[in-house]
Amino acid sequence: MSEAQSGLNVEVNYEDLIPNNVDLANDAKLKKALETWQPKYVDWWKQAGPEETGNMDVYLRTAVGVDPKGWAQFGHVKMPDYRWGILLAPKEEGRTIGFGKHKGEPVWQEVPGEYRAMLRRLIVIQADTEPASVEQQRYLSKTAPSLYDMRNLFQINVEEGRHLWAMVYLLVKYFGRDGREEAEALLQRRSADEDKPRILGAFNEETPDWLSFFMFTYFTDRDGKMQLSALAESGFDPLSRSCRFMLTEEAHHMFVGETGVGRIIQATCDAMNKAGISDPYDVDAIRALGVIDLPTIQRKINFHVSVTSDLFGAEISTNAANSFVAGLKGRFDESKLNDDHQLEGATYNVPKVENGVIVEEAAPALNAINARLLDDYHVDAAGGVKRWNKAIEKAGIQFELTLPYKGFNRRIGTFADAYLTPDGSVITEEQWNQARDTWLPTQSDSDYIQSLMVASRDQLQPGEYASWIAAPRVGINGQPADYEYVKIN
Ligand code: BYC
Repeated sequence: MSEAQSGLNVEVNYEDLIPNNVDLANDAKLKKALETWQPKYVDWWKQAGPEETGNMDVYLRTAVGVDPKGWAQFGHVKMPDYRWGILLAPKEEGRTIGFGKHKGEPVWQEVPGEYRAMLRRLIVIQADTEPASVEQQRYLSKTAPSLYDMRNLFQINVEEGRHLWAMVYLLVKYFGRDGREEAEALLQRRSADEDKPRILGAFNEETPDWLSFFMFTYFTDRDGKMQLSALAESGFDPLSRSCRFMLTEEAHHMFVGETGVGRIIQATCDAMNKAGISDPYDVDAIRALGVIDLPTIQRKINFHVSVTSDLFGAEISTNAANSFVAGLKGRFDESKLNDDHQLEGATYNVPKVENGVIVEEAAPALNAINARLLDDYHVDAAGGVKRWNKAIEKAGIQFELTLPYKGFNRRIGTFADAYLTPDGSVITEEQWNQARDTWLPTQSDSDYIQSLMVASRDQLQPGEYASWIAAPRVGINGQPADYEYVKIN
């Protein structure tokens, strides 16, 4: 019996074409299937991944083990040569299914036949978001505000690529021919493509500038955190172990988003103070300083939160109930919740619009799984906003950023047909049309942000930062802010 079969953790083997801790060397069929997919993946990376970057040496971390301490190794690498590996969190001996109708039974090591289609759909949707985000960010390096930021972008891109590998491993190993076909299709779809778009709405939006990138990594990667946490509870153990390891990488992506937005806010506050501008709404004067005004940052928050809230699906969903009952997808922190984890007869309050006001209605908790995850998401997303506000307050500027109400500007679910203000009051369509431009980014906001995105990639020097963003407080892996994070060559 190999170590992997016995449940012990196999060291990651970097001699192989595909680094892994799943004992690929002893599974000839799987190895062949993945080695057939690998060159197609590299072709996809070259076509749709970071543009014209093949010759750069990038200071990246590569996972070399799944041990909570020391799993990352840093060094300059060329991205097409990055070692995308298949890494699962260690197996927990004796793990049992934690929720749903199979609660207490041993977790599945193979796909339970009756749930095959449901499980495949969840894995495919999760997988599809990973390459989508890389495609969305393809052109950003041209306008990077610094080598440090460019490096962080590439780190996120290679790890999203690895997350695609993680899901493709599951599809190819456990779903036979269907799985191989899905793995091919994941390389065929493209973000915002008219004929073959990515599956979920937010992954077909543009990420045309760095403020959008930081908002995306703070708010949309956080949907990734919530969904991966729910899938990490899965009774299908290989999925759970894959997601648990992906979550360790996801934390850095949200860090990049939070500190990125924070540094933009810092540059704005510093420039306002230096110029003696105290009114945050004196937009023309603030923009003349080459920084992004706080009201525009608020409109960007409103946009990204609402598009991301749609990713949770409809608040009331039988799909979500079915995958919970089946034991495939749990709630956020399922194992820490103090209830029966079966929810028969339990209720959960879900809001809806009735006679021009929002009312809460007790719905069967099983049907309200998505509503609950969305609520957990909004609580989780509030932390960074609080820290951004602290920086604004410390700078002595009278302005407070807020998270919009969860029903604001929604396309999916209970609020899809309603018109709501960011603080959650119901209004008419006419009122919405009048006020929309004060709540959501306008063309002129986008044009202004775009005007700051200067294509200076080839001239960037270590330690240089664009006017609209402050230098980071700490570098990556203990390196200074003026370290040569990317060697452009
Ligand atoms: N856009 O019952 P419903 C990440 C579809 S992000 C388009 O309301 P359900 C990452 C839905 O597919 C995390 N379509 O919702 C972040 C269904 O279609 P079918 C990604 C949508 O099924 C940054 C129909 O509407 N992972 O990792 O309960 C960078 C009715 O669905 C949308 C996951 O999402 C939408 N926004 O829940 C990189 C986890 N919303 O099947 C990576 C896996 C819904 O009837 N996915 N629809 O044709 C899921 O758990 C669920 O599929 C969803 C939807 C939560 C997405």
